[in-house]
Amino acid sequence: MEAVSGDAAAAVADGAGSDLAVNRAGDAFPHAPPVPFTIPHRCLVVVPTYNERANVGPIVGAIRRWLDADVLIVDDGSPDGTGGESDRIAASDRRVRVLHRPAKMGLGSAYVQGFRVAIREGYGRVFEMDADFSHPPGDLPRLAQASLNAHLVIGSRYVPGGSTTGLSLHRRLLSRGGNVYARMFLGSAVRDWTAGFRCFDVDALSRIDLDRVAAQGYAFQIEMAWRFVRAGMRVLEVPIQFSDRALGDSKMTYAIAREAAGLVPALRLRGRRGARRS
Ligand SMILES: Nc1nc2c(ncn2[C@@H]2O[C@H](COP(=O)(O)OP(=O)(O)OP(=O)(O)O)[C@@H](O)[C@H]2O)c(=O)[nH]1
Ligand SMILES: [Mg+2]
Repeated sequence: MEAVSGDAAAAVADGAGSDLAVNRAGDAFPHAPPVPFTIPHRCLVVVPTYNERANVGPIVGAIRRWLDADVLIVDDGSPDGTGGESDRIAASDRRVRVLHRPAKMGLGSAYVQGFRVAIREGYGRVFEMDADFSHPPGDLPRLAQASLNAHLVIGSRYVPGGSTTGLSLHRRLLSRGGNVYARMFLGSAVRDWTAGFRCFDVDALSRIDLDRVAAQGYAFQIEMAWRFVRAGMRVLEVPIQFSDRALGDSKMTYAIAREAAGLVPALRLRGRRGARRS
């Protein structure tokens, strides 16, 4: 059902990937450092994609330029050919691979599959990142550095220094409103509950029961952060400047907002029951 490509191409393509990364990221990010930022842990950046053909090459190039990391693209059979484009990138960079899933199965399950790869293969840190450049690749080093003192680092729009640009009023209200709503039920341990730019300590992540995480969109981000908070793990937020996607279409739907709206009170209730039991 699923196939991982990239490894097989590694032997042929060893060395060619760096050129790809430099050229593509160099165009989009002239200020990228001469060598990628390194931490004393193996890093995996998981990039879920659905119809991101124009973005996938540049984002992977930028990631590889900024951070010493492997990249796992999780593509859900994108009709626009993102999967094929991803395979081409993987064929020329042995540190990039692609997990092909047959159909759109949701952001949460894409990340959970990526997390399982990170756990199975002994990575030290795993990152979540959108393909659409809303999350600045130049902030990957700050997330990685902060992860040395945290179990979960969130690239946050809603801590001092964080911001959003280019979002329509409607999207701003949805994002702000969603976070105020989450805070009402779950508290302020986290300011940006729905953020999708994150770095997890894989050891900490392996202690979370991923089988029980069923949420997909914003709800997935809220649930993961809540599980870390509830487990008494250290969650840090670093400010990021989030910008609206320049290319491709949003996958945001009202169903995603509704899912999150329903899950938040349920998480709170589950938390209470858990507290009564302990
Ligand atoms: N594999 C996979 N990726 C998905 C799915 N839904 C969304 N994505 C990807 O997840 C990331 C976030 O999706 P976006 O469409 O940017 O959603 P968003 O950031 O909430 O919406 P915008 O702010 O409008 O961009 C992007 O890289 C998408 O391509 C899915 O069902 N499966
Ligand atoms: Mg987006």
